Amino acid sequence: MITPENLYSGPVYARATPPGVSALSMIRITGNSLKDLLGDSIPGLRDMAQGSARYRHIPDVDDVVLVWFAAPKSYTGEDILEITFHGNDIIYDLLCTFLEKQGVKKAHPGEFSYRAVINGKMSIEKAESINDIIRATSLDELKLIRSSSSVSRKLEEILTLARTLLVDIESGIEFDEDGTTDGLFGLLSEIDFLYAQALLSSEKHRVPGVLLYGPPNCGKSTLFNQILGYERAIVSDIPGTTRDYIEGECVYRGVTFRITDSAGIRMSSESLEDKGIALTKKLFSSADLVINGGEKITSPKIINVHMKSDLGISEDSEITNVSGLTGEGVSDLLNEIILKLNDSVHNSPEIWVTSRLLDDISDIRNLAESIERENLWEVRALHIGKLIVFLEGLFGYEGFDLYGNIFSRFCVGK
Ligand SMILES: Nc1nc2c(ncn2[C@@H]2O[C@H](COP(=O)(O)OP(=O)(O)O)[C@@H](O)[C@H]2O)c(=O)[nH]1
Ligand SMILES: [Mg+2]
Repeated sequence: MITPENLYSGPVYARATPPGVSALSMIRITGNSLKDLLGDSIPGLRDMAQGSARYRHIPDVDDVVLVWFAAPKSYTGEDILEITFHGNDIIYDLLCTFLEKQGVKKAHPGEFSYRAVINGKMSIEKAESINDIIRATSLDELKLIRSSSSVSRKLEEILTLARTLLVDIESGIEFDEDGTTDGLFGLLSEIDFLYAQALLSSEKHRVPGVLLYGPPNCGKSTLFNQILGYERAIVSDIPGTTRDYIEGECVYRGVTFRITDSAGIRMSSESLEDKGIALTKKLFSSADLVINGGEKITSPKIINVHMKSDLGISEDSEITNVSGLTGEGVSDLLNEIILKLNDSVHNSPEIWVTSRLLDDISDIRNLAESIERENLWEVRALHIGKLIVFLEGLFGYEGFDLYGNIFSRFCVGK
């Protein structure tokens, strides 16, 4: 985390791609005068023009592709050098050692965007929305973040309403009681609205859970692997082998969901399996959606399936035939999952609230409730003052001039 104590203005690097084996991987370096710093050790760097790319060899590291952005025309506003190398963590380690020897430090999370903000390349709001874009878990969420209006603008509106109201109360005699009541109502309803938006945003961001449910041996683990597309669960002929549960994350047609392979529901004297069964009941109630391979259960959150459909199918139109072994029916099942998950989250927020602000907004709502509970305007004014201080804290304002505000709202000549 970037803190005032560890602020560092020298050159830093960060891996821009995830670790592990891949075709290519990329490191970015940001800093001032990078050509002076690295020009001797990276052949050809000095001659690179703005936005150009070069295929080069860094001795004892790798054959790499360099991309050069000169300050101030870069993401951070400083010089940026991107180094694309073969996606191997050993090469990454070599590159880290190579850079650190030349005084380039590892960046803190968010440090590139932080530098972009302090160098005036983007607003803090924009930086946050980039962070949200990276973390979006569905196409829906992604579209929302890109199109929704700004939460800071809404907070600023609320701050203005609160200041106006405080001024109205403090200068009481000049204003009629009705106007002040309207102002209070306006402030409280804006806060309620923002709070509702924050809850909707966090609900949108939550990854829904899908549980595979049914008796041992019905084919859950096999289907689980088929859905995830790779082997993760233990698949076995002995009933009740999957004693614990196992989870995987799946992205299908722009929707992320978590899929859980449960221990099964067969009764057994074995205590370990009993534990598994108790756990399955818990998983069942907390799941957003249940894929049931056992006896048909009618419920909006259940998709009834007939497993092992390669051995024979169910004629029941309310039952989906699926085979984990051959994969037949799996895409139909996935489509059904997505349809049901989309149904259960139909409300979309108008304002995208980053999860960082959720706590702050619920504090604001608590303050609003204490304003609402009061009957005396004098006491209300105290709570409104607290709300203003809190909002100003969020924006990093200095204290505001109450008198200046009162008089600026008076007519000229009064
Ligand atoms: N023919 C057929 N056999 C399957 C299918 N799915 C699982 N099996 C077999 O049924 C047995 C139990 O499967 P498993 O996935 O472990 O079931 P679980 O106990 O519900 O997790 C294994 O021998 C699997 O090979 C399927 O779709 N078709
Ligand atoms: Mg299993």
